[in-house]
Amino acid sequence: MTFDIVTIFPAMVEAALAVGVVGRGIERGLVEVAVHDLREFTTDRHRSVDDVPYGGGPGMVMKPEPIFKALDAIEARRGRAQTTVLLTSPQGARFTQAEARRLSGREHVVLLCGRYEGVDERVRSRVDEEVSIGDYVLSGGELPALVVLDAVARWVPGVVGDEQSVADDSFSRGLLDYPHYTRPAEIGSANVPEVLLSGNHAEIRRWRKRESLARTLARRPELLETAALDDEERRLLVELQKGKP
Ligand code: JD8
Repeated sequence: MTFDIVTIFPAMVEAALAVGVVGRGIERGLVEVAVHDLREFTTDRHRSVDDVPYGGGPGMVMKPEPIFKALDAIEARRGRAQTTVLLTSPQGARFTQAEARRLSGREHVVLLCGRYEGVDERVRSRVDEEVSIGDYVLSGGELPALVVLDAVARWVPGVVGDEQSVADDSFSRGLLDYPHYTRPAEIGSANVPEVLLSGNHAEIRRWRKRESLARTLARRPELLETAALDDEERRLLVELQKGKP
């Protein structure tokens, strides 16, 4: 799978791509990412990527021509690949785990990162999808683009070592994760739950399901409306809702 990221801060994006699960996926050739400096697609002496807003008001707006030139160059280079152009913006539809999975089926995704007050509205004629990562104000589209890339790349086969764990991750299943412990078994008076030391794998699985459900019920009850629960999970949930341990 191939990503092209268009930004005025290529160093910020490149730094994030050098490390971690996605960094390794790139090293191993499972994911290809090209970062494009938008200023390389300007033609004026000052390499301007922004200009004053028509109609007046505060702030600056991203000029359309450098973005069009960048998209033309990317589309020419990638040829016939099925391309999806994504714009990250506060006005976008909420980006979810389901969306990440869906996008991982595309050959080629272009991520456009805005800054300032955002992009000239005419840029949207070249955009297939506009997404927002959440209801808080960021200074630009680079962090959202990195969030989208990370969440999508995890679905590319081989990027996460264990395939099953991607599908088991909390928002794939629609439940929050269960508590994790590692050595030592005792630290001060804080002990690891006995069941995890028991070696009884059926009991451990059941305990983890119950903990996942209890946490989801306490912290994100709305997730339970759409979570795909198996028979055992439905029984455990009913018990928890009755206020049992
Ligand atoms: C792209 C410019 C900053 C936005 C004036 C603050 C996404 N969930 C999200 N929050 N913020 C963004 C985001 C913010 C951006 C740009 C994405 C480009 N800004 C602007 C409008 C108001 N400043 C985002 N995805």
